[in-house]
Parts: sequence; structure tokens; C-alpha cells
Amino acid sequence: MRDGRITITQFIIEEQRRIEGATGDFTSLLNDVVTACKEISNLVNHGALIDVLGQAGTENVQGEDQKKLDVISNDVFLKTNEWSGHLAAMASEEMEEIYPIPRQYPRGKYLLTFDPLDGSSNIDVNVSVGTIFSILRCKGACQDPGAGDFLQAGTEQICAGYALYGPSTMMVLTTGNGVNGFTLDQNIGEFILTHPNLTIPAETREFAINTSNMRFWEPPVKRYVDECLSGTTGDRDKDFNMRWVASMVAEVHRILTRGGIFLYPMDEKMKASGGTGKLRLMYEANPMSFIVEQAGGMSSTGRERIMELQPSELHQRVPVILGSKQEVERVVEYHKEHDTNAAA
Ligand code: P6P
Repeated sequence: MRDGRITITQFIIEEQRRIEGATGDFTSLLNDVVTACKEISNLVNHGALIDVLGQAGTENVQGEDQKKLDVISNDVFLKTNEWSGHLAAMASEEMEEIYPIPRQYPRGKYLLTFDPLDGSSNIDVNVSVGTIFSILRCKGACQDPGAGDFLQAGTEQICAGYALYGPSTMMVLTTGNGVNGFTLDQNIGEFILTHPNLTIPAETREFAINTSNMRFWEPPVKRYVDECLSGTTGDRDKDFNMRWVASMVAEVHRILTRGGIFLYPMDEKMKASGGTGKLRLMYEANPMSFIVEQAGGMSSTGRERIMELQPSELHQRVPVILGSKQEVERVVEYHKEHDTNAAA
């Protein structure tokens, strides 16, 4: 492209050339996902001007009230990706069942999971929201795909990414060869490579957690956060800052850009209700973990590497502690010490 700017389309095609035997299917699929995110960006940016804010008056499989834009964004993803012949099926936070590609279209060898509008509780108050997606390969023929075809560990992902609808619209992608960030140039409607080789600093002074859950936290989480709050008066010998956007995409993007740790841990309230965490494994935790690990960070439940979890159900929830490697390692160590003492 002119004056050395690289578009996301050119970047993806050049990435494809690195892959032995690549047929272009994946490149075409990824371009369709990018198109869906551009359309969602346009809807989000217009907001109240086009009557897409507010409640949809329905609930999703998670029992959460859906915003109009949750439903609209989900539909954009389905309609933009169903016809291409690259996918066998899709799965979304907004749909209880998987979405097999309709019979009038050819079916392909890939599976797409997505949260079409993550953090949508922010949309009516004009705070950043995003889209998260993950691409898996069918293990079998996948001609009659079911939920079981999606239940693959995070290490099986061939691509993960997010779009962040913030002051600027950005896309961040990994295909297992590092992490790259692109900014939407509204003048030409193309994403331009602006953040090559994003890397998470190993150290940080910034933590993100919803402190309203403090009374439910497990001891290792309480210990970690208390030390951050004690700052130079405590064991850490440095002061920390805190953030909580209630939009995982915004938190992860901040961490990719300047370091940090994000925690949505298991807690006693979740345990009491038989819960297994807040965030969803297949279309939040796994794609974000792939990106974070590829950027040199770490992602754990506190007790296990998220990317190695074997999913048991499509909308499974997990505890998430991710970000700067040294901080996540510390939290994991505190869980180990606690569990060892508890077992003794
Ligand atoms: P809380 C948004 O609903 C989300 O799934 C993540 O994007 C975000 O980090 C988290 O939940 C916010 O949860 O309990 O603070 O509303």
C-alpha cells in the first residue's frame, strides 16, 4: 500500500504465504470476520442515532438481559460468515445451540466461536466494548457438526482475535506467530497495521479486578490484592494502580499495550451456586489466553493453564487470571501455597 502502510488484508495474505499448503480458505474466512467487525463498529459508532441502544427485551443462554446491539451484532456475524463455504458451524455467547451452516451453502473445515459484543453493559453509557473470536479446525469430517466438535482445548486454536470499539476501532490478531494490532482508517474503511509484534511487559504496577466481590474471594486472591493495595508499605515495595472497565476486551488491550494483570477469579459465591467462574471458556478465556500467551504473557485459572483445559460444554465458565507473566506466576504460586497448606 502507499507510503509503507500495510492493510490487514495484505498482512493476512503475507501470513498465509508462510503456511505450507495454505489454500487461501483461512485467509478468506479471516477477511469475512474482519468485515463483520467493521459493520459492528459502524453500528456501535452510530449508537443512539440509529436506535440500536437499550434492551432487546430478551435473555441469552447465560440468563443475561440482551441489549439490542448484542442481538444485532450476533446476526451480523452469522450473515457475514455463513455463505463463504469455509465454515462447518459457528457458536456464540448469544445462542444456546451451535449454528450449523445452512444447507443452501457449502460447508468447510473451520469452526468459529465468538462473543459478538463483549462488555455490552457498557454500550448504553458509551464506554468501550468489543468483539472476541476464535477459529478452530474440524477434527473430523464435520459434515454434520455438533457442539462436541467445538470442545477442543485452547491449544487447538489456529487463530484468535478481538475488535475493540473504543476512541478508535482496532483489531488485534494472532495465528500463533506473535500478536499484531490494526487501526481502522475510517476514510478508506480498511484496518492498517499500527501495532506490530505487541508484547506484554513482564512486570506491572496495574491490576484489574471487580473489588465489589472482595468478601467472596479465595485467600490467595485476597493475599495478592491486599499486597497490591499495601504498595510500598507492604511486601511488594511498589505502589499499584487499579482499573476496572467491565469490558474484558478493553482490559486485555490495555494489558497488551502497557502491561497489567486482569483477574476474574473463582470465588465462594460462585462455588455456593455450583458455578465454575464468570467468563466463558470457548469465546472469551481461550481466545484471550492465546493472544496473551503469544504476546509473552500468561493465562491461568489460578490452578491450571487455561489453554490446556479440556472443555466439557459449549458455554462453560472458568476463572481467569491473565497478563504480565511475573504477576500471574505470583498469583498461581499463592494458590499452590494455599492449596498445599489446606491439604496438609
Ligand atoms: P462484572 C462483560 O459482561 C464480561 O463478560 C467481561 O467483558 C468483563 O470483564 C466482565 O464480564 C465484567 O463483569 O461482574 O464486573 O460486570
